[in-house]
Amino acid sequence: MKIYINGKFLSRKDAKVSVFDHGLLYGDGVFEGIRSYKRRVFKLEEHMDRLYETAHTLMIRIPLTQKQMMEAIVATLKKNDISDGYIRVIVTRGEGDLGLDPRKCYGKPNVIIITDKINLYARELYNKGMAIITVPTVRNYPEALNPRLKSLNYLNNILAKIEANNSGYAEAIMLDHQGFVAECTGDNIFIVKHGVLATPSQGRLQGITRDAVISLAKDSKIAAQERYITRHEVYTADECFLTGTAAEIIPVVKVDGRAIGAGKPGVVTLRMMKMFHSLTGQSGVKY
Ligand code: PXG
Repeated sequence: MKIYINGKFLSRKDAKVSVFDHGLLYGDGVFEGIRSYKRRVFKLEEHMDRLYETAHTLMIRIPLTQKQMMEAIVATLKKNDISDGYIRVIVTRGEGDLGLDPRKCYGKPNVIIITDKINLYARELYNKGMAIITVPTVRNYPEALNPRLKSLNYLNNILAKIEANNSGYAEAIMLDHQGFVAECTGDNIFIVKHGVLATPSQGRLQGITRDAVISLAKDSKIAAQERYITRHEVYTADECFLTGTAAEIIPVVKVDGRAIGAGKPGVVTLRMMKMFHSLTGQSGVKY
């Protein structure tokens, strides 16, 4: 395995950054998780936009243009001969002195690209659907740390994941600070009621899979709403599913002990999964 660090390809053993990197010291950095299918990087431009927008807000100046970053990603995939894989892009604020002040950094963000074969969730989960719960940890208050920032500070999600794990679940719904459904720890959430899709408008990451699902729905004349959603609406939905780069589209059949619809993956969910799979194999930056 060859890992890209600041323009060089290093072996896993040699791919290291300083213990004074503020990415490690403070979670001060940005990242993306991207997938490639059949030697095409899915939604690469969208992932780049999100990465650079997060960096802009955090005032981290990425030392590559978006085009150069895309070229570096493709070069890393080629170097590792990966046709279907997962790409992790990380940009830290870089090395600095102790002290959280970003001015203590030396102005050299570290750019890291790791490519690997993807670890898929068990096939059975996609066929049968998963059971999830709502956890007590609420999603970050947007004016404290906006959930739209895909930063290296994932403790809000990790705390929620620990609560899910402690209760024997793999994924969990997080509510926003007002008590509305926000998203899951590493996935966005959709419900379907009377053939209409709905997904939270606020308090969540602007998921790229989420946006792809909304546009696929619109293309096939399925209404898709972005709005406030309560837990009651989730419990009484006909269908529910999660979206994310790693999970793709995964059906949810039980939430907080309540069966969703018929308690098995629904027709709209299955249709969206099918459309999504044909999209992933056909579109994206070729390499
Ligand atoms: N919400 C959150 C909080 C996420 O982290 C998504 C939604 C889905 O977004 P995309 O753009 O992927 O459709 C994510 C992304 C992991 C892991 O190891 C998961 C994500 C990111 C990084 C790691 O489970 N999910």
